[in-house]
Amino acid sequence: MALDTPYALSSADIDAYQANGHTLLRGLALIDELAPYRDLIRVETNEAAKNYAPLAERGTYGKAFIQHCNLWVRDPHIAEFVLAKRFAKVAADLMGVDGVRLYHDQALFKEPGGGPTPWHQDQQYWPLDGVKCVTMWMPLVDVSADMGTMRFASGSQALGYLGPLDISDDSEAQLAQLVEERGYPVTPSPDMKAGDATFHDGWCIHGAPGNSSPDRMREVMTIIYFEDGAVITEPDSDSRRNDLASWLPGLKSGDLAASELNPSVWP
Ligand SMILES: O=C(O)CCC(=O)C(=O)O
Repeated sequence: MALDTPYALSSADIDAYQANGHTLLRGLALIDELAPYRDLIRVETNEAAKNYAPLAERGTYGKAFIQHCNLWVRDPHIAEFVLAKRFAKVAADLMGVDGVRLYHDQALFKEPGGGPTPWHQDQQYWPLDGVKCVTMWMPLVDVSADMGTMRFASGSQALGYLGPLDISDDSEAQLAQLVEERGYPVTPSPDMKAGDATFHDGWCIHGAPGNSSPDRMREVMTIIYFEDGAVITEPDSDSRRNDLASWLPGLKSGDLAASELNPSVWP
């Protein structure tokens, strides 16, 4: 399959990821490779969007994006995209590990006029302390920076776990202050083409501005990977307990993180 051919990842890409906790890769998928999956992901996610209240009636989290998870389980064609070896190998090489498993995928569609994504750390949601984790964030359409491409506090992954702090006005306020106090440079992503992708470490503090386009949806697909061989840690928050039940079903702390929802995707 086309998306199983390797990407020419450079040592500079790996060094940037290791130093900053994030990196941008241009042309990870070509438009012809992406388009069939984009159409399927769009149909699925637009269907899920029907369950959302009008934008103005939602809170901060709800305004940030339409979120639709584990599409790979719903559609075998989307599974080809989510389980693609090209993406998984990049994830493994950036983290410097031999193999990776899938944690879950999620479509994140920021609507025209949608709000900012507050600063947060992804891994505070996951019962995987001490485990290398990375998220691939890929626009399915060309997106200009003012449609809400990601921004990162470069180097902040070195802080590790800062404690439970879900995406909210609180996480925005607390982490904005911390980023400022510690002097982490804030790196905005530039305009991106469909098929470009950013990768960020599970501990890297990040967020995104709102979508200021009057009529263009920021259609993004994300895939989360963790290093193969990871052991589940005791969840210390409701978010982590929920994640354990949702994305590592049937497992508990001390178990190998390898449920039927976490296939090995590389090698
Ligand atoms: O797409 C966004 O606005 C935020 C995405 C994000 O935080 C993530 O993928 O970890």
